Amino acid sequence: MPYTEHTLRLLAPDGTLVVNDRTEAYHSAIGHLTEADFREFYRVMSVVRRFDVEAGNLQRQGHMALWVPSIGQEAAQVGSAFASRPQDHVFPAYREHSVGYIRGLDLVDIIRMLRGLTHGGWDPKKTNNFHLYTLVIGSHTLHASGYAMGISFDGACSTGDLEKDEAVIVYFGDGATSQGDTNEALIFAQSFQTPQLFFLQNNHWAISVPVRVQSRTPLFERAAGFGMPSVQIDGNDVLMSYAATRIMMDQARSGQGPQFIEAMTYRIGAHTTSDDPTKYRDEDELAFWQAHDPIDRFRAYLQGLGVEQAFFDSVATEADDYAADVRKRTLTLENPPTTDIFAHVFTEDHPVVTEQAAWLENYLSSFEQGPS
Ligand SMILES: Cc1ncc(C[n+]2csc(CCOP(=O)(O)OP(=O)(O)O)c2C)c(N)n1
Ligand SMILES: [Mg+2]
Repeated sequence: MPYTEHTLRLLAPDGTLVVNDRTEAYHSAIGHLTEADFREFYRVMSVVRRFDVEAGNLQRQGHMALWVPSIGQEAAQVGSAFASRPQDHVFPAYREHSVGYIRGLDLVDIIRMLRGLTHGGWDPKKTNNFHLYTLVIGSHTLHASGYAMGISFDGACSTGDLEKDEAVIVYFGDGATSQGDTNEALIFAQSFQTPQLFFLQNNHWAISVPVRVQSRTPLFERAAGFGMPSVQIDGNDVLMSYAATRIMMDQARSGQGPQFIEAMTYRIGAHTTSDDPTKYRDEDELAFWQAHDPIDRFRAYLQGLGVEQAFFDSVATEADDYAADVRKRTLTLENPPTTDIFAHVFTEDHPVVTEQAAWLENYLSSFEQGPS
């Protein structure tokens, strides 16, 4: 199920603008963007893709147990992340590297986590409300709905001030739509009219299960069953991703209830480095999506605007430098103290944790004393 007759886009696959009666509102939603913004979209997509390749290499060289690539999904992520506002809360799954980068996450913190050096990842208060990666499929959609309910209860939305009213965006996959958690999150959101956008990246696969097995209907149509407005967009069109997210997040924060976007994209790489997609995927399908690459499309658009070659060259150099820096910093990461295991169990002291920490300290010191 690649694109359908429902798929909305502002940029055709060849990078030319699409103008028709279905796109008018979306063009208005990007009307305030400047060429400098467009250059920034391109820069982030390119830098994070280069980072992704480097992280995959680091995994293959034994520096991480696992890597989760996002190659091919950059436009869906970059457009939607730039469309969120600073006060918003973002709940990612585990592949949203571009979104994290835009919200201010140091991407080495993802490597740190997959290297097994932290027990969670990062502090969302220090990453502009970019919450933790969640590997349990769909569970974070419930966290998102709960958080969005809290925003409503606090009266932090629906005041009519778009610069202050808060909303939640939650990223999830086509496979996650089959989880009970995700369906419960949709029900709670609708019941409590939360300020929330469900951003589904349909990358066509849930490990080796194709999306056609998850659903016989386009996934965005499921939202109607929850009474939720939804659209299906071309997720490889960064402008459409920005426009649809901007509109729907602003509707959500303004008291119009939860919204749903299905972004049609493709996971160009493996599910993770533990997986070999050549065992279950068709070469023609991969070729179709490679020909619809989101970065190539946007480069063609920028070239049409007259952006000079020197810009693309400088982005490529910056991306290489960024990857080299990530590699260097990965190799200097240090193991945390063993006692950190106990640090974040409870906010206050707890007798069981205190007892276990004392036992471990005693056990470890027995090695220092040597054989008796
Ligand atoms: C509850 C649960 N069941 C199964 C898994 C194993 N698992 C990890 S990723 C994945 C596929 C998820 O597919 P999708 O939601 O489409 O996201 P994508 O990986 O394609 O981004 C599965 C089944 C899991 N992590 N959690
Ligand atoms: Mg998927």
